Amino acid sequence: RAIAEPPVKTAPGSNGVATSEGDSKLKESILQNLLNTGSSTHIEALDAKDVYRGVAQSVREKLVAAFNRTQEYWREEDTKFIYYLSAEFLMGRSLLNTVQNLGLGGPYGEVLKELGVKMEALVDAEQNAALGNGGLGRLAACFLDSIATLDLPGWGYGIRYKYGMFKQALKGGYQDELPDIWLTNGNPWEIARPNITYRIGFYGTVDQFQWSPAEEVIAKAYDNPIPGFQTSTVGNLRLWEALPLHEFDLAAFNKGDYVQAVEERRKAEDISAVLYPNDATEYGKELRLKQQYFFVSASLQDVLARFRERHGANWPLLPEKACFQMNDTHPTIAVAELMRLLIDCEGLGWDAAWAITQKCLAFTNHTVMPEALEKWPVAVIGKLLPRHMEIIDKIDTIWKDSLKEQEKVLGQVEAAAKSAPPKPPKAEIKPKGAVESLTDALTFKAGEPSGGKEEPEEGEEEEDPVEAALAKYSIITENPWEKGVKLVNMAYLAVVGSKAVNGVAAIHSEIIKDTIFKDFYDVMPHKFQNKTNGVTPRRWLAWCNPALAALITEALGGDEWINDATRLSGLRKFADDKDFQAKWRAIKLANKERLAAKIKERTGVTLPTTPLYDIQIKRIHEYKRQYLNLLSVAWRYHQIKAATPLERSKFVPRVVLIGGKAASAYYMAKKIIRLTTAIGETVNSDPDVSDLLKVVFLPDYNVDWAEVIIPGSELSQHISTAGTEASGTSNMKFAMNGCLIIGTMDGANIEIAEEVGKENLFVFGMPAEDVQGWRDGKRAEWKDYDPRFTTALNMIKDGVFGDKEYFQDLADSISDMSKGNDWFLVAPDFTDYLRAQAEVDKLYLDQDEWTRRSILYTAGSGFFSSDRTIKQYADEIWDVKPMPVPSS
Ligand code: 6GP
Repeated sequence: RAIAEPPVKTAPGSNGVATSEGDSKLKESILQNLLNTGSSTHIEALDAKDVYRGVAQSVREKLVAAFNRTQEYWREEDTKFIYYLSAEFLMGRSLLNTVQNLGLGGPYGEVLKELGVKMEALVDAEQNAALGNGGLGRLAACFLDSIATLDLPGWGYGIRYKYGMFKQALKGGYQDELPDIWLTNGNPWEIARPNITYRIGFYGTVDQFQWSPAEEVIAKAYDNPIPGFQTSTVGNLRLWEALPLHEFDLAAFNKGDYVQAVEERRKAEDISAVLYPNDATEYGKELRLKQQYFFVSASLQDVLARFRERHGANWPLLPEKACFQMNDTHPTIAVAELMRLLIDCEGLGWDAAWAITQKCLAFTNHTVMPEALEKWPVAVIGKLLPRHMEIIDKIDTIWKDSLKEQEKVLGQVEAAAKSAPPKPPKAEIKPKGAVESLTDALTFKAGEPSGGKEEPEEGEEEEDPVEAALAKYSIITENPWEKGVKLVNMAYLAVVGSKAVNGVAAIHSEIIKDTIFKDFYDVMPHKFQNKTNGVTPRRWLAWCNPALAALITEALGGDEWINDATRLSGLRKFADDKDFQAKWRAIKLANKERLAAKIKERTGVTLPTTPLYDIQIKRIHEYKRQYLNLLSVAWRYHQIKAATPLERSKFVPRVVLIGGKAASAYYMAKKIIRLTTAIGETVNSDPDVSDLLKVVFLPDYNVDWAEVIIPGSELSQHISTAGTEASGTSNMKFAMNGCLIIGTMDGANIEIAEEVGKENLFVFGMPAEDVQGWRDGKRAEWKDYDPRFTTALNMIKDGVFGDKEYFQDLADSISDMSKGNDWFLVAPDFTDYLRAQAEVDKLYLDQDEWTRRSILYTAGSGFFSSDRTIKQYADEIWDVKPMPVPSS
């Protein structure tokens, strides 16, 4: 991964950040920085970590200079900003991306060569900034890259977790979770802001609308400059660290109470200590709500303070200066906090504050998994944030009152009033494994009989018919499974408090209108939008696949595609060109070799590079159906074993790679990991199989791994049950890198099929519109188990891969649909999946056609650049305009 290779504009000064200083000056700066970081200037005496620090410091100087210019300019212009509020930012490593985005790839490459240092070694010396769990967090990181690249005034706001996403190791084939200690060696990409601090309160009482918190902490800012590409714009990610109001209790210390002396510090620091190791299960933890409120309050106070400095109390102007995008439900307490700040701290009346709030906020939903739609008990919010609970209560009341005036609702209310006795609100259908509480989450077994089986008890008291008709619009709802417990539905609060609500792929945005937000869509259709996700073509093609990027640039006659990915469509005309295909294939092979080497280094497994490289990397979840993949692998193994030597010679050799983390409390997901490693142990050591099939679990899947895996893959699997994966974004990265997709018509696969040509994907499975019908009806009498499915499942049950007892309930969970198992429909989709897999094998034998399709994937991936997504957000929701810094 030599950094001189990629097709970037390397001419000094080409983007306003690249320096015009010669190599000698750059070298001097690196050496000086090595000295400043306390290392020797004798390069040969340094290890990669030292050199990394020196080089990073030298890059940082340039980055920070451009950052200051950008921020000062934006402040002077008093332009409108987008603030992206997110509990997660999965940034990955920064060195290579910063050097390349700043256009410094050439100069740094030259100097490092002269110093005899390999960029690759430096890149690997950097810690991953893993402040996110999965798709949602990585999307936020891609968005920041595009916001800066498009010169849009915008900041991300989040938490500076001391420990990010846990590190995953394998212990005897099982997931082992280790803390991610990423800040130990310092972080050269952040700027501490000791002067930017806010007080954040918790608990306490409310008297006459005045909140007196019983506990307070300090939020301290750290800025992380975000370089745009080919621009001098450098954006910002501001992260908050929690600190105590009082450092140290000297009196307690002097009395010998050493624990008490640091108690306040420890309690405060807990708030920004750990990223919740969870992506789809709700943890009913007060600390999580504390985290959410902590970063939201700090961020809003920060924006309001800057506004006040400039515009005093002219609050109606705020929506013209600031838009807050709430990334899923985690920041949605912002609705109540903005109201509180405007009313209690700035003295506005309710209506004025509400008008401003609704114009400033927007909300993105990222999942329809019910267990991830946060619902906080009223009692928990009431205790931690008593004033906010009052505000939410009032928002709910006023909102429902306003509905009574809507004609549509009026009809329902009148009808309800006539029909007595009133019916209780319809219970949600709760899928198996849905999590309702922390206790549930900690014993999360998706295969268990559903809590949803329990019907909510009929209300004994007579309900007001009007209230009953309005219940479905209620932000505060009764927990249908726990009588008397009231919950705040955070997504509903966000929908009511926002000017726009969007899903993240075309199908997903339709689904949310039909399901989770149906009633809200009915009464305010104008709020609902779609913003199909995207990924940055810088990190996910140009920088991670330099050889392919160079070939693309050569073919297209320039590198403009890096910030105008639609130009990739120009590759279509090369799809049938045999010479071009040969070059394309050679690059893929080299990338497979690079991947195989990395796998060897990280797992010790040696892999051949001629087989088809088949990859599934994502969080481990039943809805993503790694299980389906594994069952087909078991079937393949069975076939190879049963074949004669002659028949064996006809098998298309495959390397199956699966990677991803299981939420620490997710029982079934952990079993899926163990099943992968168990199959690998059996298959990889079976001499009958030799190189026909290899199965490897890739431990600790993260951003830097993905940057090597994706370029080296040929087939990628996106096989969720239709209607469950909101979008998926790795499918876009694979497509950009010319990797073919086997997938269901779910999430962004559908739009990828439109752009690339559906005939070029291996599409299979039940369509989303049939899934609910299946679950509700057909499953009860379905008996058509494919005998190949039964064979594969029995192999697991019979202990062919060992650990028989351990896999029992995993196998049971998909065993007998009529008993209500197999919520994600593995069995009914299996036959069609094998058909699609057989097509994959067949096509791989025709390398010309395979390569042709591969080129068409890259050519069709332009739409999935996050630059496109961000332009749409900026135009259709944020109303934020580009503001490039003029060259001086
Ligand atoms: C994920 C969705 O599962 C994935 O389909 C989507 O591509 C990604 O968000 C970005 O939009 N959701 C999450 O990671 C999550 O935590 C609450 O949702």
